[in-house]
Amino acid sequence: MKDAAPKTIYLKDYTPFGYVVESVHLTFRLAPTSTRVISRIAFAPNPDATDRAFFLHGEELSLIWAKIDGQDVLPDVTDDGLRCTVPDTPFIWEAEVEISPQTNTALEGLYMSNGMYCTQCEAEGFRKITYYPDRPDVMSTFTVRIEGEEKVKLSNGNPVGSGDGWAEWHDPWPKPAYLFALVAGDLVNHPDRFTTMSGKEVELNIWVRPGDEDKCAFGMEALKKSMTWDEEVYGREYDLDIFNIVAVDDFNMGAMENKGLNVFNSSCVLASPETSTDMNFERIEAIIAHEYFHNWTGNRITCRDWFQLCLKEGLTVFRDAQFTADMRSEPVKRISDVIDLRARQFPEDQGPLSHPVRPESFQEINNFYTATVYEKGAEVIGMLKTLVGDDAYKRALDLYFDRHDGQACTIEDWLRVFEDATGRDLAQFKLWYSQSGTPRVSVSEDWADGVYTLTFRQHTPPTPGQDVKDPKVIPVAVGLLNPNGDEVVPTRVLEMTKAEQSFAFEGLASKPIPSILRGFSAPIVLERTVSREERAFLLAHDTDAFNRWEANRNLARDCLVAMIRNGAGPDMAWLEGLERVVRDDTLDPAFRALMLSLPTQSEMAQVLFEMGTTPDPDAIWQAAEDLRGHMAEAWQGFLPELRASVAVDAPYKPDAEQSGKRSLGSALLALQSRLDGGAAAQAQYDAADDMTLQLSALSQLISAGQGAAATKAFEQQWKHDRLVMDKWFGLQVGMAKPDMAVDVAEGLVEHPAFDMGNPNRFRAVMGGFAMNHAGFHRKDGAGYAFLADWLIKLDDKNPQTTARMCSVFQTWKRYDDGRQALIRAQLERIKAKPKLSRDTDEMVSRILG
Ligand code: 0A1
Ligand code: ZN
Repeated sequence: MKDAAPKTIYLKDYTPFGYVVESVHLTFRLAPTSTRVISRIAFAPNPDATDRAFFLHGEELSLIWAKIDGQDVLPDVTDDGLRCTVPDTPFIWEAEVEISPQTNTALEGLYMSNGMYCTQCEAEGFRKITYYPDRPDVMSTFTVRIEGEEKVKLSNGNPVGSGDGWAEWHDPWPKPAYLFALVAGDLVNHPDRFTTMSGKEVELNIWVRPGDEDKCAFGMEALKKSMTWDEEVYGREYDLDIFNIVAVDDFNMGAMENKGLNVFNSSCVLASPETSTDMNFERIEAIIAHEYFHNWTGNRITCRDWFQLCLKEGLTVFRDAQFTADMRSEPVKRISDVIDLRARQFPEDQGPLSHPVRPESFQEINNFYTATVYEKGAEVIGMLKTLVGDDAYKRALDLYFDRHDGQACTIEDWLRVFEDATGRDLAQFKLWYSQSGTPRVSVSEDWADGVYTLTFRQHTPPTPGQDVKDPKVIPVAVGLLNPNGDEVVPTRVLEMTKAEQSFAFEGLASKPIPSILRGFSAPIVLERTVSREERAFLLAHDTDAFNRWEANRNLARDCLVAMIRNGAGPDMAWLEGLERVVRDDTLDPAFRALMLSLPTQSEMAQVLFEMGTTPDPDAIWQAAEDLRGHMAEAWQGFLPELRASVAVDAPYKPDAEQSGKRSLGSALLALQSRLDGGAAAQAQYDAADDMTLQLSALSQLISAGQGAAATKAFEQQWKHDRLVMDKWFGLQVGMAKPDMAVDVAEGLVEHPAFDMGNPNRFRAVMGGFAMNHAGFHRKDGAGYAFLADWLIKLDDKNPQTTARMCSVFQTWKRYDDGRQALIRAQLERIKAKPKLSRDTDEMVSRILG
């Protein structure tokens, strides 16, 4: 079915399914290469539909038999499903199919990971389990019987019975098939309990492979915090007697919100101080929250069709970001999210893969689990909240849960609750869902007679399929400072709705210094020529933490651009301003660490490209190296002392306070290592008893060219731990000198522990390599060829992970003609592979344009 001519699906073609499903009963007889799935499904004609064609999705299934109301039937079976003549009254469909979990390397449907059975059904994986209307608007209750010798057998909902070799589960909440899950294996659990706000007792479990029990405590605490937070902030209570989380080693994504049975990539749930970094802990807390929050935003209220994916994902990302901000630091979370948005979403939205937050067509829906749908989708909700205000946001959300509980909804439904709760017309706002591309907003200022005027102009460049854009509603948060650095106009949200618009501030004694787009109030590019002095002023005085960081970021970008383009030396005035911030111990160390992080090389490539300079990856790498060298030299007098002052002298905790200190310490160590040949890093490596310190030391040793011994020692120490070894693989290729990166990557794929079938390991090496900007973009194209070789190899086994990884080529048009030709040749080579998957085919075709 995948090598047939690609078929495009359109949002405008939506029609409801001709039947409703009243109940589903499934029996699984588990066997690695011959699992039997027996289904009994009650169908009835759907009064809201006109088309009564009876088509059930099904892929890679062997149909054994099928019956309608107890009578054998012979359906017309094709590669993608079956058709059958059915009664025009309610009827019972029964079928038995055989599937082979053991040989399912795509990790979609029912598959095996380390001897354990597990499922992944979003978006369209259920059709690899049995024949079914596999679409999110078909919702039903499920009863599941699992037969097998595995000690633990789990499915959605509540357990209703078990005995020798079998277990039965019933999920009372109607759900689409993509939320179905089954897990069976010899697992052990980390149990706990939670009492909900109405006093209901819930049993909680994290299920893991034996040996991983000691890595569950943090995830469990995160789960309980998430449950409490959703009750307190959104009034949402958990709705089953039990909530299970399972850790799986082979998983294409981070985690999955199956009703009552979340399945997690083990890297997103297992944690211990010895094996996980502070960043891992923070990410685990956020992902546990994200999947848990889906119970309401995704499961109780789901999507009508996959075009509405942002309905659940944008909202759930927004909610998990609020949660992290509440648990940790709001400005630090915001700055980190904007760094991430610019690193992942902006390139997508400004390149050949650009698509609206709600796409209008796709070939393979798996290719649309993107930064645009997730992260820009969350930004759109943030803007909506900014525009309507906190109280109205709360009222709208209450109405959303009230009105749509149990339904499969659309973005129209979502916006209507805001319109009804506020009386506002959101027609123009809706453009954020339909128009792709990153708006660019330029600003000019005017000062006369005590009136300060800001004039904004918005423009969104053309994107694939969308040449002309209408002006959008853009909330621009602005504050004004006077020349002494006092805030004279506190943050105010200017609502831009036209292509060009002015806003006046009256009654000011002197010309103010504006702080524009505070908190990054909209996902746009602000184009404004600002003097170095003004940026330095904001770096020193802005009361908005985000814009203070932003001023610094812009100074860093400008400095690097001047070094790259004109061979200039570093901007010493900026470094002095930055030094004051970095040494200011009244500021949060995590914030100071963010101030020290330089723009990535890929970000600089984009900056140069936008300025009309073709980026040279080697020159960008060299400039970043030089700048770090200058910083180290200029600051050598205080680096060791400052680093000592933020050293944590207490038992390890992954909380915001300690991790902020370690993060600043690590940024300082990176500079120190440029002066001492790696001595301080070696000392930290030798003394480290947590992974954060150990890994940051190893990384500095490698970049100082002193990493050989520590790299070996690390491998010896951790070869038994697959998640730690992923870090080991990724770090070596990520930190390699550009001219060595291809060789390092070629060496790593020969390592006995390299396993292309495991997505985490594949991503560690290939993703780490692509992150090595100058190494990947080696002038002779060896990096492109290496990656293409591996994408071609993986495509037969795992199309989803292959297709996602293709996006490392999405920025190819930034580079010189030589590199473009080399990349094009590799993309065409991938495209020409026999039996290329639909997933990869769509990605490569779109990137080629
Ligand atoms: N809904 C999940 C993400 C997810 C999507 C697709 C998957 O398989 C193709 C797996 C997980 C989430 O947002 O966490
Ligand atoms: Zn999600």
